[in-house]
Amino acid sequence: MNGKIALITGATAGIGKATADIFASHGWNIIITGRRKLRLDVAERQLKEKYGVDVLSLCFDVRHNDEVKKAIDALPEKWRAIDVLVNNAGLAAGLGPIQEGALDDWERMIDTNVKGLLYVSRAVSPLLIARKKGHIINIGSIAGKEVYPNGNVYCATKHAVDALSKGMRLDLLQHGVCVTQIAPGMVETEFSIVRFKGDEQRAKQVYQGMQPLTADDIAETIYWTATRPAHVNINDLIIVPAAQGSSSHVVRKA
Ligand code: NDP
Ligand code: 8X3
Repeated sequence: MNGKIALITGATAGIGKATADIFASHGWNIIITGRRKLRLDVAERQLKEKYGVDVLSLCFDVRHNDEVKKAIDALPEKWRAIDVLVNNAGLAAGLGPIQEGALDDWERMIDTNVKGLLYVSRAVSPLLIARKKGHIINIGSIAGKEVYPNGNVYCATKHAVDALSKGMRLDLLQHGVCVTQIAPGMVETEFSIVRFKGDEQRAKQVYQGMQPLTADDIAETIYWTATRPAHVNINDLIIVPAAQGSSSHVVRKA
């Protein structure tokens, strides 16, 4: 154990789950969050058993500031010394033209990807500032760097994460807190299953004929970013599969 603490939002699946695993494997104590309590309980037990680290799981919905604030304010003293916050919880809901957009989907994405990230950052950043050090790693997307057909609102939320990462970096600089954005391309997780509301066949087609990134690919990069020497900060990284040239340009084998 190295005594350091990483808080990872959205650690019940995909990139967040893999990130919790890699930090724990290097002896970090971990705070994992998500809405699915059962998954959190299982992950907490497994990480403790596998790596012998301390794990605290917090079940809350990042869309509700009262839940976020209550969970962070109630952190036991020893868990307040957070070194790294990974703002990972997020999702896409639907894929279609703006004129046919479902308002529920739009609100879900804006509330989770933008407001949720803000609520968590607002609650946690004073803890980092108090210790005059720390690192916030925001998981953006290639969709925050460019826009693809039918991606409208999801892309807008990730462009917001791009802007917020830059803004947070400026505001937190004088307090010794670093900010990194990691912007992945296609990663095969539960992301497309969530986007297509449980339609696993449609989700599979997204990655057909090409090799997507894995959650571990991104988790390794997050961990590397978090463990550079103290005088180094990685501002921004775009990571894509070798077969992906842009959001809408993917080479597929027949
Ligand atoms: P997954 O669907 O596999 O995981 C998403 C995680 O976010 C889950 O742990 C989920 O937990 C959590 N989450 C979602 N909504 C909420 C909420 N309202 N409150 C709390 N937690 C929530 O997707 P990924 O791992 O792929 O996605 C992780 C991040 O990476 C997202 O921000 C996504 O936009 C981004 N990303 C993903 C890419 C991809 O191709 N997969 C590419 C670029 C970026 P629970 O359901 O238990 O709440
Ligand atoms: C997820 C990747 O290309 O679906 O952020 O926007 S993409």
